[in-house]
Amino acid sequence: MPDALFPQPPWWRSAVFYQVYPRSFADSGGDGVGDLRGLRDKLGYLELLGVDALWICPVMRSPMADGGYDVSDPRDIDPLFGGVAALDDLIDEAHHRHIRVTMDLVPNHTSDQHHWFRAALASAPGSPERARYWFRDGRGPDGSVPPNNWPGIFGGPAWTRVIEADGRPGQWYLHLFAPEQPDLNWENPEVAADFEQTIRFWLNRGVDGFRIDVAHGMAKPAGLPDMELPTRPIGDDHLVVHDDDDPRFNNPGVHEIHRRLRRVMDEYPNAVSIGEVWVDDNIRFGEYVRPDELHLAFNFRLAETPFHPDRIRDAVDNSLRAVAAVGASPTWTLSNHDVEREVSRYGGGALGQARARAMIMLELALPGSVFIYNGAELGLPNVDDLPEEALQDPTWERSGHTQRGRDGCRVPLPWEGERPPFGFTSGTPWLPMPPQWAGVTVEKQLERLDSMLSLYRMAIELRAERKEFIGPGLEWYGSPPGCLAFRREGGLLCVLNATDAAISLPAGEVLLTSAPISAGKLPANSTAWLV
Ligand code: ISL
Repeated sequence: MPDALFPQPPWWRSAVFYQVYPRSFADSGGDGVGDLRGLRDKLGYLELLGVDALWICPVMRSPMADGGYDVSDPRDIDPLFGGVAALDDLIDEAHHRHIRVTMDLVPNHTSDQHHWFRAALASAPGSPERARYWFRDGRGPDGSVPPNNWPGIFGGPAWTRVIEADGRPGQWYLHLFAPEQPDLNWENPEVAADFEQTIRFWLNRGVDGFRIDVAHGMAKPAGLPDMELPTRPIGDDHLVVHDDDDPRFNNPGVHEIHRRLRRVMDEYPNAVSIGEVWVDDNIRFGEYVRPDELHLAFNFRLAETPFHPDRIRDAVDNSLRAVAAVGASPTWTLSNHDVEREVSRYGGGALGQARARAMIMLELALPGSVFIYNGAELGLPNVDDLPEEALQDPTWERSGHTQRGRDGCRVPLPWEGERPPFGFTSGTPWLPMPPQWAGVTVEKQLERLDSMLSLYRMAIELRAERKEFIGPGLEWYGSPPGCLAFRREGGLLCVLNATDAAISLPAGEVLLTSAPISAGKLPANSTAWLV
């Protein structure tokens, strides 16, 4: 029993989080875009799935130039998602069902429609209004060359020139993402003070924590020096578009920002902060989750790893190592709204499905917290043939129509029925849904024990209930080539067969397998849990 000597670990250390991309989850209003009432209506489903907490992608007021990651008022909910009342209702209902609610916050930038940015545009160079952002004069005799050579993450330069009050082209402002997302200047005390106010605002409304967008951003290097431009082409899948030495990200000053944020979080003892940290080096990654910084940080190694046993083992080892040094706990994720869905990444079709089943079991067997991206539990593939006119990710325009961007992993969820929009909306979904998803609706998968959804339900339930999943430790076991096996402190043995032939299992009681055992053997591309 937990007592003062053996306190219960915080809930988030082993929680299963479910990431909701609100536009795509469930629409209650018939406008084709998912909303918070739609989400509330589906909480029974999430309770059945067994998740402990939600991470809801941004729902604050926004002109939606980047699906809500361009926030024009951080202390209001956009009417498109149902306004603040809908969030209050969602929190009540979720808590009633013992599901915690965390929301996305975007501290690195605002929308260009935020009143601060509008004031900055209306004010003169050098004014306090401009000092909340990064306005600089251009280079060259007429200032027509951007202040430095930084490219934006979505393509094109990271700078846009403004028209001054006299009607002439004037200063430039920095935006690491779209031009509609000007970067905030965190050296300005007003910026930090405003962010603190936002955190308190939502925590006081009952939110259980935050996912912090671009948590390795915010701080900028002195003098905004030019960067070495990547020689490698930027991938279409949005993975690894910069390295650790990129001056746009991961500057040392970011840690003071996180310490400040943590001091506020500590006033709310059960609340959690989870940073989006795209940092490869283990030591530098670990710095973000020191005891006085973020509680957790996303480790994207598994989401970047192909279905290859050595690479998977390496990803697991490095993810554990990165947090062990600072006493933090690990996080695991196979996909999110920025990357290709895992079924497609693992080869698509039946093979991709089998591997995704194997990988969710491997992931749920690991110590730490697990993040499931909505639709992964249905085994949805990426939709790579969306018509060009449907594409909405700013990447499409910014790259001059050379990169399709991330819409393919953001197609709305199929709930029921035989035809699009499969109960997602009574209107026209904001992205078209493939007719062949008729076979993978929630309705159909709930009926079948062998569905991806049933596997998720069984695995999450076992993970929550069996004592064999207890403890932070993990020990690798000898295993045949092409296979992986590890044992948890509590006694769970997890075996992954990444070969293309069936293997014999070690002795023990089989708790669950991702594919049916045949003639006593574990099939290719599958995982078993034994005790
Ligand atoms: O730097 C990256 C990878 O090495 C980028 O992936 C970057 O960190 C990432 O794109 C940031 O993503 C987040 O902020 C974006 C938003 O479009 C994404 O959806 C969000 O997850 C801008 O707010």
